[in-house]
Amino acid sequence: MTLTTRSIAAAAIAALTCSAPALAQESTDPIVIPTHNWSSQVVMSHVVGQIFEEMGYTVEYVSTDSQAVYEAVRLGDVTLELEVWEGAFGVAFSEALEKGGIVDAGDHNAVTREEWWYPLYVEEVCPGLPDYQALNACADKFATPETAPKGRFLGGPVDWLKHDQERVEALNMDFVVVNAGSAAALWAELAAAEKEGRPIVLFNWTPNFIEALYPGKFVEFPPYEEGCKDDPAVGPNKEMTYDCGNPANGYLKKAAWDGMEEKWPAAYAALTKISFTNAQIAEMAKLVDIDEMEPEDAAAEWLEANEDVWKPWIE
Ligand code: TMO
Repeated sequence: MTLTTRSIAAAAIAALTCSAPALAQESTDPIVIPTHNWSSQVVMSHVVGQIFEEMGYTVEYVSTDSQAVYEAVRLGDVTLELEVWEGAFGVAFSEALEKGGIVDAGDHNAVTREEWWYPLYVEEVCPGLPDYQALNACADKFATPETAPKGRFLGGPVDWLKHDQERVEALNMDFVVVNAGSAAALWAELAAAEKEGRPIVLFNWTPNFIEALYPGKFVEFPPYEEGCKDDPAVGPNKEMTYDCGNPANGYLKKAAWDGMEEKWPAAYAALTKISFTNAQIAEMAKLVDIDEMEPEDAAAEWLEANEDVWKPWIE
């Protein structure tokens, strides 16, 4: 960054915060935003990054493992995290909170679910769905040469740490868990199965672009309860953990390095106000996964179409 852009940035921030002492506190170091391996998170990261740039900050993006990121935020190696999904990252986030160095920067106005999911036509071959026991009763319908006679469950990339194998064992299900290498691989397999009308059960979540494209349902496992992941006594199997589904009404939070507020006060203030809805998050994913835009272009388009949503966050 040149000196001129630096002073423009400082002036922009001064105008925003309206006070000289606040100006002195704002660092010109880049705000580092981690990106992961699903589209809404990448687009949202660019949306927020571009908002920060509009405020005069410099922003850097770094592709980061979605579990390891909580340690990276805690240490200040990255500045924040924009999509803390309760189902996949609740445990890592809580552990990091306990260690210190990371703060809860508030919730999005969104309800999330991450779960085994099937396209609606599967109900024709598996009566009793979406109950997991009904799914298990027709496990062989999902068999492939590599899993037969058991059914194949297509899980997400391993860093989402869904513990599907543990769940299959704890609930005594006739399924083999196969992890997809990427989110794109999940959608490619879903598209191929749908074209042939072939049964498939795979990991999916909401908000996502999928609901706009394919009718389908989440499988209903024994409901999530606090303790199910680490206390065998919780859940129907008294000897094993992970004998439950993911939270059906999960949170979606933002998190920040605890030094962010002091180093970039106006950006931190904006971060605490930023809140996206299910529909907005699904739209961000759609711009990439259906419209095939690059994440930074998708973010720019989203910002242009939604000024009334985000401008108040930086006023
Ligand atoms: C973390 N994810 C939204 C992919 O389930």
